[in-house]
Amino acid sequence: MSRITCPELSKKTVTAEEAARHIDNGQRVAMSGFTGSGYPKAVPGAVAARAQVAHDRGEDFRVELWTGASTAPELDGVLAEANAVSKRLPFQSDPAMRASINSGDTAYVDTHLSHSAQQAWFGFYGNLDVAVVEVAAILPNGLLVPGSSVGNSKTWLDLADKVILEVNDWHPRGYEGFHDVYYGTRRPPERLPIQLLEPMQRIGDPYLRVDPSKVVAVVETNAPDRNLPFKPADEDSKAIASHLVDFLRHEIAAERLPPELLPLQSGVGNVANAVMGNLADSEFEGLTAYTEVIQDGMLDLIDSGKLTSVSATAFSLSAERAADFNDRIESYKGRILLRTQEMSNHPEAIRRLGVIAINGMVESDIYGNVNSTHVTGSSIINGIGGSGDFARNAYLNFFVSNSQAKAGAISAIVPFASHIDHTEHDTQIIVTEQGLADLRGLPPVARARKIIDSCAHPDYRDRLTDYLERAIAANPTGRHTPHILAEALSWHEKFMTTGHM
Ligand code: 0RQ
Repeated sequence: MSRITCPELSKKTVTAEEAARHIDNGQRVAMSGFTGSGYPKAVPGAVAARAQVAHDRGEDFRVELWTGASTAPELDGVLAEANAVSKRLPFQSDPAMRASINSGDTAYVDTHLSHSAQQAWFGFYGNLDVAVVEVAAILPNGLLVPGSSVGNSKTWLDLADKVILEVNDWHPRGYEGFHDVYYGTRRPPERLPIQLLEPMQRIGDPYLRVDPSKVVAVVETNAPDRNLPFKPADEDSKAIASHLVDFLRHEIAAERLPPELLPLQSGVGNVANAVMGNLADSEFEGLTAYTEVIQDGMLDLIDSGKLTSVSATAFSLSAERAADFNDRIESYKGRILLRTQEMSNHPEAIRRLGVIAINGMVESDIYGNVNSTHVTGSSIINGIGGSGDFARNAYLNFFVSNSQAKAGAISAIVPFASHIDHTEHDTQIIVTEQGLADLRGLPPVARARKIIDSCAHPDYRDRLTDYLERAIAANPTGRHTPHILAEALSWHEKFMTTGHM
């Protein structure tokens, strides 16, 4: 049976190529999608083809592209390869888009994910011309059933002048009832408190709304989400997970955490996924999660019975796990809720619930300033994503990484971070396979000693201590956060010239 049961919208069904004709050079185009799920699969390719034809004729064709978060080769990839994106926000992780940003061809506004919808509402990014939103079904009354992500879809549907819908029947029809779309958003000074008192509380509607008169095209697809495999947990990520779990036990013993912990948030990446896998083997019971992304590790935790419920905005699964989830979707109903990213990442909710935030990092400096986004200060990897939304407002925040990258050529603990996403005022606990540094309540020099002794790889530890001691000696009137400025970034410079820190 067709997934488009609204007569008024069904009449608008066209091919992706016809739909793409509604998107023109210079426009602002917002698409659904969050960490490789729920993004439109067909229209972006047709837009890229239009751009290619225009470029071959010597004409301009570039759009501003907004999404929920990262998407996939069929969206970010094709548009970047066609050089069709002038500006991108708020988050990406696609190799072709990353190259386009790092070469200076595409401007990138790397934004906290909870900020993107409200800043669009405030008008900070300009008028939105077209929204392209993937859904699982259109109901007879025109309401939309989202699929594997909600992200910013609600905001894009509300703000855009024109709407293109993609209805993808790869998403199980059983997704109906998995979503909570908050419609109480207002602009200051009319804002009201968000009445979310526990992770699974419903505060919105199960459906997305769209003004049918704005819908210019509906496209039918049947295509899977991106679904990338995760690296199997190696010895290092198991060691990181085990330090973290020991610390949680210690906090329960000290009565700073209840036995069922507080709601968990786990970021993107292999290490964060491995930590969730390790919790599945632990003694903890009755866990909950208030997070943005559900990776394989979190579904394993649900299956093990340890995790009772998860509030998020999207899935980010391996292909096998996605197929399994789609087959058994009914068994997860009532235990998973997908919200708008404005709510999954809302500072007010995160602080009230007391979330335990676990996010990956590229590097930390000796004082605990954390870089989540850049290599050697200049080249973006992905973006800050939700790590700032969660870390800043969490009850406890962890930043996790191997102590070295690129087979030991790079130390993840450096004298000075080459880019700072999370300042030393925000970061609480740093974990590597070497150990865990609990920085809560410590002043800078004590933080530095703890990070060096607990987290740095032994190959780099003595040089870090030597830097710290010389920095203290060199700054008789600057002993609060001592640095030797001419040397602070010399490790990165050395890596760039010799290939080794
Ligand atoms: O590159 O695969 O080419 O070797 O970075 O590193 O160790 O596999 O770690 O997959 O956990 O990702 C910070 C990128 C970590 C991720 C980051 C290289 C390393 C490898 C990946 P290769 P690992 P992970 C909520 C939270 C920001 C967004 C966020 C991230 C690659 O966690 O994007 O937290 N975070 N969102 O070799 C140079 C270093 C390096 C380095 C690692 N010091 N220098 N390269 N790498 N350390 C979710 C969302 O917001 C959507």
